[in-house]
Amino acid sequence: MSPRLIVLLLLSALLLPGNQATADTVTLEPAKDNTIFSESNNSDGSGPTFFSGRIRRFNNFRRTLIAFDLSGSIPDGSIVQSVTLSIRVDRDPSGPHNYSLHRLTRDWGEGSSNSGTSGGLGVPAQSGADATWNDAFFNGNNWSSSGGDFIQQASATSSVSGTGFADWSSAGLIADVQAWSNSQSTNFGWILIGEEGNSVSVKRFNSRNGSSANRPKLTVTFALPQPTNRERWQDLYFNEDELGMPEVSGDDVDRSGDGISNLLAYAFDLDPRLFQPDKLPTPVIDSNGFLSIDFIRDTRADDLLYIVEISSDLISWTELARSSGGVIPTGTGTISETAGATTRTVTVSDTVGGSRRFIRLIVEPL
Ligand SMILES: [Ca+2]
Ligand SMILES: [Ca+2]
Repeated sequence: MSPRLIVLLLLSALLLPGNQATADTVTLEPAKDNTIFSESNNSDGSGPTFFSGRIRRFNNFRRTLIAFDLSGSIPDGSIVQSVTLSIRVDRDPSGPHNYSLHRLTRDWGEGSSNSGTSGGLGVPAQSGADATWNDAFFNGNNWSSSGGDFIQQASATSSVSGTGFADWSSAGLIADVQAWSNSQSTNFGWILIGEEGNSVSVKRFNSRNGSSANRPKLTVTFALPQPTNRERWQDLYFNEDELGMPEVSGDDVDRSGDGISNLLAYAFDLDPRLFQPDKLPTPVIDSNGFLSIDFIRDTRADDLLYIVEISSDLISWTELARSSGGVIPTGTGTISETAGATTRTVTVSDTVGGSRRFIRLIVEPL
């Protein structure tokens, strides 16, 4: 055995199924945030702060719209494990109040409107760009319901008091981010709604348009998609360029010229780049005088079907054994297996015998 092959076998052992799924964490700043004002067509798309809650004057409300771009940050097929949205309270004139995040169901805008640092009344919205209380995009692209289109059930609620970062973290936020990760086109972010009952609840928060340290942060931890067994094997022997070239990494290709195609090399847990004619399935006459075949079966190849067939005329074939999805082969033949770490050397023998007998192994994807 060459040193190279030993190294590859060690690699293979390290990648055995049952390893912990790899987790990764990303922290994102908003792609957009904005305030909508219940008493006006004002907005605050580019201001350094946003507002949410009930104000004292006229019993009016502010709500915050906030969205994050997940594309390119969370690979397809990932499982979202935890989500925390942190938003910094910049000014708190109202004391402890609950603030809830609801998933928005319609796209909306962040334009150039900017009411400055203390502008709690907003400024006129930028046409076609800013969201307002009545419009997802001012003017004329209305929300279905004034104040924003969102899921009534909150995804997360936190009691917020005092200045500094406040956190929201819940199963609802995990579900939202998972859904957006699965389908980017449904990601319109959240609306942050403070208590809108009788008491004043308004707070001023730092937006994405202010200083970096104070911007909202969305932290998502997710488990990366696990490679299939075929992908695990392919990654061992082909680089990224080769994986995109069917003439190199395709199932039927035999670049090493030993008669073992890539699919068979996977089935037998071999290096497809090496010339290994000695690894071909071997027909023999067994001690009972029956025709038999030895071959290697990779128990991890849960996407393959192995079938051994016997014939007396090369026309009519009878199945002796089959293994589907990595299970122990069964059938009418005499079947035995010699265990290796992840492979089995399978011996299947005919039980009929005769002067002219042919045996074959078929391997095909499930
Ligand atoms: Ca903004
Ligand atoms: Ca080959």
